[in-house]
Amino acid sequence: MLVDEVKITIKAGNGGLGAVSFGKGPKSGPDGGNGGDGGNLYFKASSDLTLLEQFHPDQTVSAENGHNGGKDKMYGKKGADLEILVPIGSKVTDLNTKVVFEFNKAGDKALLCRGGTAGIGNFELRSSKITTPKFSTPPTPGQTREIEINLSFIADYGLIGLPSSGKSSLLNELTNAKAKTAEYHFTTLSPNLGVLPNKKIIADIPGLIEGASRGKGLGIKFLKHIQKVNLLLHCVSSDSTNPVSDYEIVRKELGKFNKSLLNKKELILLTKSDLMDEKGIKKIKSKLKDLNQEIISTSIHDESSLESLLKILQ
Ligand SMILES: Nc1nc2c(ncn2[C@@H]2O[C@H](COP(=O)(O)OP(=O)(O)OP(=O)(O)O)[C@@H](O)[C@H]2O)c(=O)[nH]1
Ligand SMILES: [Mg+2]
Repeated sequence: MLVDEVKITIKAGNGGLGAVSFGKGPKSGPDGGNGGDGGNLYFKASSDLTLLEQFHPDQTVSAENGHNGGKDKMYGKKGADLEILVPIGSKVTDLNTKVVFEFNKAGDKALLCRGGTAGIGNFELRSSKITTPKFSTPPTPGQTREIEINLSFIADYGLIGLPSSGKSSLLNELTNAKAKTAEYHFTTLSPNLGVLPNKKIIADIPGLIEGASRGKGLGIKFLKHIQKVNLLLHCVSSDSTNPVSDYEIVRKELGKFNKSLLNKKELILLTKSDLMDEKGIKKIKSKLKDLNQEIISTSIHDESSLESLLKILQ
């Protein structure tokens, strides 16, 4: 189980001041406009696992304050709402009230701090009793919470492989994830999570290249997310010029992070098999066979290959 935690303060925007103002002419009365309400602060779950890294301990994150009202009945603008993305599996605890908010699937959203109410300007406060109010009502402050965010999840499967080997494409096909995919390297810059129909979790670990353990590219720090997986899904692209070397580069970096990763059960996915004819696939498989790992070919354009893989991931 991986646990990351951080303590921060969150705050909704304060309400803006209502204006106290009077028109210029002898007959003109109060014309102070209302302030704007403060922005609300929401939390929303996303499949990006590294989002907690955006916070620094003891930091305060605030939504925008409402703007003040003005003369000539000018209303203040509402403060903008703030939506903070946190990784799926995050649990937010209010350290004072002990109220807990959980974010278990992508898109889960909750209002954590309500924006303050705006002050009313003296124009709207006119009444039959007080025709020329010389005051406005005070705005209220935005809600504040001191919180602890805990991220804990257990990835059941880890997708690894060189850049562009088709990891994120497979994640999207097998799970509810919507990771970005593209033909260039390092499309994915931080690990993505996907949840299988059977609720098991796959983590897509990007950035493994030769020298990653020496800090090249994205480094190997993301491997901490798959230390406890039951099975590594090692993607090797079938259009590679040297699939065996692709495989070995990644294994070397795994071992440098932690030797125990090398003892994990592993399945080689010979990806993009639609780009190769059967003879070509056989040839690559026979080259990879010496590695003594189980190999299956997959393609995002071949439904039956995805179904076979899903069966293995039961
Ligand atoms: N023809 C074919 N193309 C594929 C297949 N899987 C992925 N691709 C393409 O290969 C390219 C790389 O795929 P990604 O899923 O982004 O690869 P990745 O391993 O996540 O790459 P990084 O995020 O850069 O590490 C994209 O242009 C995909 O459309 C497949 O089964 N067949
Ligand atoms: Mg990717």
